[in-house]
Amino acid sequence: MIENKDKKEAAYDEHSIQILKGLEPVRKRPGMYIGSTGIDGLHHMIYEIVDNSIDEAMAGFAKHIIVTIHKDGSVEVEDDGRGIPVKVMEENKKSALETVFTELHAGGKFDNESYAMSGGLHGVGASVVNALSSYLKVWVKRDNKLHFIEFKNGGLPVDKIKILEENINGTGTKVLFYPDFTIMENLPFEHDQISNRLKQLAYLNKGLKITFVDENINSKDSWLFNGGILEYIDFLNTNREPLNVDMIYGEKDTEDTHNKNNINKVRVEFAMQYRTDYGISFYSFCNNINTTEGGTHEDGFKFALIKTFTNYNNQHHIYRNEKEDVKLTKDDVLEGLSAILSIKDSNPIYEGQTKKKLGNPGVRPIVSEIVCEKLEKYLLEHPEEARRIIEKVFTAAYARIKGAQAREVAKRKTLLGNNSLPGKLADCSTSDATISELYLVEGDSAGGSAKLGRDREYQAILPLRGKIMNVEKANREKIFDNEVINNLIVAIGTGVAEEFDINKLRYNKIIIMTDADVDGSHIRILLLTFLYRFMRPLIENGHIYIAQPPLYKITAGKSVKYVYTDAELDKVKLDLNNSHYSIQRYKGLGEMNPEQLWETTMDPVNRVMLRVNIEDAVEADRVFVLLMSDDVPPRREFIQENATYVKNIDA
Ligand code: 0RA
Repeated sequence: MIENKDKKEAAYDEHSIQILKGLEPVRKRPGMYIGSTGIDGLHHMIYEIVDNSIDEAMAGFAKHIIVTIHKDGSVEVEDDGRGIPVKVMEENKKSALETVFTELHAGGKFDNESYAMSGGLHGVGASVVNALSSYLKVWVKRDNKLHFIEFKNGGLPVDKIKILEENINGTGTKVLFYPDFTIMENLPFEHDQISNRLKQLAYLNKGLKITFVDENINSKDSWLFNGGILEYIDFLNTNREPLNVDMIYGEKDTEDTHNKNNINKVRVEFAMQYRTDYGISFYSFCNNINTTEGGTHEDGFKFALIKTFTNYNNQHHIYRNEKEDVKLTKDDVLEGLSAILSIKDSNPIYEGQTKKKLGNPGVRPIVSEIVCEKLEKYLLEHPEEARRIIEKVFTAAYARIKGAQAREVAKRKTLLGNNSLPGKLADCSTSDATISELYLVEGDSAGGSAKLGRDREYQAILPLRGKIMNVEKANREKIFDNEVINNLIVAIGTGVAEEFDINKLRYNKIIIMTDADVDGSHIRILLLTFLYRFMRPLIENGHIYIAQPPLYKITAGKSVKYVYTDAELDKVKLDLNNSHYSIQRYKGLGEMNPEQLWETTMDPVNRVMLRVNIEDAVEADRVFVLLMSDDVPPRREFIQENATYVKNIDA
């Protein structure tokens, strides 16, 4: 491979070959370094470079980061930090700049004073991105000079570091790269995903300005949040009613001395606000990465809430219950809470399947101490808010106890019948949960057609009648007293919340089938909200689908065609041009007979389904809140926004 290259383009001396060898593992196994070669991997390349600039911001130097997607598909990341060091280093006789971009595990470790601990690969990202780029250029402003270096074909230096200009002002670093599409899939960057992440980084790093320019759509957005995570909570709580207007907030810089040989710097920051509704919006981060599986920082936080509220109530006797011994659990103190817990750690240990769980044991007491201290102080200084919050969390505990009792009763009631499954469920004959499907069907009449039209071997039908509860606006006692919800829980089989067990799932696909009108979409959203709050792994593991019934039936002579979108209708009309045809618009599932319903919506050979897929829990959460909100304008927006979380697979 090396022999075939043009020698004028790059000097293939021993030095270059060394670099190629050094970066070879990245090009051989890109997935190991950036997760995937698909769209997520491409985005990851941007984030790796951005992370280095974020480190420079966290160290207190960079104030502004500008990310630009150019029309030609290259990406530029510029910061106004100190500039990557350019001096030649003793160890390898190379400039520090070249070393950062050509040696694995070499990034960010020049400066022991800084945290150097932004997410991803602990600063090794620069060389990884270089290895996966067909070209990468770096400009560094330092010591009143503009320095430049350029790499090609996966990390090969085109030349030594050069000085382009002298007597210049300012400092900073600019990286421009073009992904190598012989390794990466050639896909367009997804504007919204990048934009959401950059905005999130701005929330998590108060005072840092981030600008995102996307030349493809001529857009330029800037975010700067001097309030940081306090403003993040305001954003999460748009259209929600706070229970305590003043937020609870704390921050602390300290050291984790759990491991005597390796003392870590730790910075803790948290903000929280309770709301009058019941949804949970609690997100934890370590080094700007959303730790979706929790870990020691989350444990410390939840423990602090339970302990502080319990102590406060013991002293102030706000909630009393003579009949039950009501003890708070983690679920109780999270109900109706919006909170951000963001820690920065110079040596994080990640655990779990997806490495999204923080393992450092020393972090637990550090977080719980600062949260206990600030929360206790807040309660003492805000007695009215304290009373409302204490009542809220203990009422949640009581409702949880009552809800569990209601579920027990519902279970036993159905067990008394000859079949432990709900009477409305038309189950399938197979007990093989890897092939079975459960259709949740709006209304009894469509339910009837679905029962007649289905393949009863593997398709089960559960007609949904009556109003489905809005679980954002009800406590657990009410939720689990609801018949529709109980039928759903029993049919699916996994149980809910703390009791959820994916091994008990009775169907591989759970398919929501509602009319394509406003009522239908409302029912769909209510169902999705319930599944999201109480059976989230079903969504995360891709078990939830939305059926797409056709909008039109077009008959031309003897041929019949079903059409699923208005755009498709226009196309079919064009195709049929002069021939004679008739169009029937389906107003609801009920208008189709069993055969039509099978053919158009349930037969795996023809059907179109959307798989519900949550890419970013924080954003999904916000979408659900918008959907459920009583305000009409945000509700309109959601239909478009929600589509981001739904991907067409069976088309
Ligand atoms: C270590 C030391 C110094 C700067 C940086 C890292 C640095 C790295 C990156 C990566 C992107 N932007 C960056 N900006 C700065 C400088 C130490 C000094 O000047 O004393």
